[in-house]
Amino acid sequence: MRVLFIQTPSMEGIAHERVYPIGIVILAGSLHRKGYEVEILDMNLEIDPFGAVKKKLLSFRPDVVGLSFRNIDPLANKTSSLVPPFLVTARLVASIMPKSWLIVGGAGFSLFPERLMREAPQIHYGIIGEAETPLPLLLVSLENPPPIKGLCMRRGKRIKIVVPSTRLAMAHYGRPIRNLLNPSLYSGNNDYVPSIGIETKRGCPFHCAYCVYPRLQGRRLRCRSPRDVVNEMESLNKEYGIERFHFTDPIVNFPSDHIEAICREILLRKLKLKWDGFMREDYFDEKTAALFEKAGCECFSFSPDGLCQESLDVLDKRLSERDIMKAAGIAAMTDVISVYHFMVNVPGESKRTCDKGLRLLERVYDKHSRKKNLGTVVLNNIRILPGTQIEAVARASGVIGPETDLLYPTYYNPKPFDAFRYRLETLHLCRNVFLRQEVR
Ligand code: B12
Repeated sequence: MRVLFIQTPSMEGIAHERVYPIGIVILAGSLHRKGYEVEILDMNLEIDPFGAVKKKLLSFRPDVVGLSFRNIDPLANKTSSLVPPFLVTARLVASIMPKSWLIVGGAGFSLFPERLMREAPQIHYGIIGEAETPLPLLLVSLENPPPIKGLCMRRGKRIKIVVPSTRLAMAHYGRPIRNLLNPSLYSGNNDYVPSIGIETKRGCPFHCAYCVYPRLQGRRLRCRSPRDVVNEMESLNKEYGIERFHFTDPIVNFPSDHIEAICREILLRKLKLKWDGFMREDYFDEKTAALFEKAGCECFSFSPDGLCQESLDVLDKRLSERDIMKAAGIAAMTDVISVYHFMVNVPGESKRTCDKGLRLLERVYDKHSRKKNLGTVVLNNIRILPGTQIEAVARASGVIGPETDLLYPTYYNPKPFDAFRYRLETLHLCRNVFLRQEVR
């Protein structure tokens, strides 16, 4: 059986930062090991993405097409949507290969499964969440599948959904077979983020009010063996010359002993690799920061999100302003770049919280001013996603109503602080410019 995986457009254009589509490479690898004939097309690499789909369909003539829909929209306060190119891809596949089965998955699909199945009647099946176990089960039962974990199927006009799996044991993690999609195609393009992702674990036990990670991967932490993680990095380095990696975990420095073991393994093998990932401030201390730096960490990505204690509490971050400043102080003493992500105009924003937020941002800049090691500060409004605490707050307070279509970009940004972001951005840009130009 021939299976073609297609990564549908994840960003607005070819020039954007590229992300190697690790999800479909893992799935293609597991099917390849079972004897399926598999190919992969990433539309994000193509100047003419729809033309490339047509060409690949006609040359490979797949029995099954698996569409991976990763990003619903580009976030970052943008109002453009990636739903239209996804829907058009589904239509194109169905019209060129009307006899092929069309199956959909990916993070974007998993957030709006029923809605997307209705928008695209061409889709035969969807799989919510991780698909290593469900997909092979579906492929051997396409005519009449049993209730496979995460399966979305049509029953007349209804869409039937089976509860997804968040249980894949990492001892059975099927490493992506990278030669199914050459990682070198992703080299030399990105300025900010390493294009090659490595999973060290799945799952997130935290409760951040806006976040869908626990829904996508479950709350239970499932860690890969540190040796297996480093084996993967080492072989990518040897085979493809890859030197920079992004750890895709929701939080890379929790549990601490796991990432520490990975670092020690990197050091033991004397690998000269660079990596980054998202870190929580309350698990970040002098000792781990020094170990991370020694083991090749090139960027501490922090996402404290709240700019003051009230905001941290409303976002259910379970962090304090003190945690943020302490971590900033430690990070600022290293030679590693730090990046901070904050959310602006969160529920409960007031003149007082805005002032506190401006002051906190100043203090973060102050910490980094000596070594000039602050990469950037990212300031966003919250994208309201279904099933989150923020959705409930937004509904209860009338920020969104029954008619609001969350499938398309919807941000939590009510008046009167809807322009607060620009004040913060002015401060951020000003401090950045003055820091780099060495003007006081
Ligand atoms: C790591 C990560 C990043 C890293 C990627 C670095 C790298 N080199 O890989 C960085 C920080 C760069 C990043 C950037 C962005 N990201 Co991001 N990212 C993630 C994160 C945390 C993990 C993704 C991952 O690799 N998972 C591991 C792989 C193995 O899982 P997977 O791809 O989901 O695949 C599994 C299943 O989905 C399924 N599956 C996948 N495809 C298919 C296809 C079929 C047919 C089937 C059956 C199943 C299936 O099976 C796979 C194996 O189990 C997710 C959140 C999450 N926990 O999922 C957000 C997430 C995917 N990102 C998201 C977004 C929006 C973005 C950005 C647009 C944000 C921005 N403005 O910068 C950019 C887009 C970048 C791009 N070019 O695509 C959103 C997408 C949903 C949404 N809200 O639209 C998520 C869910 C986070 C969120 N905020 O909600 N991201």
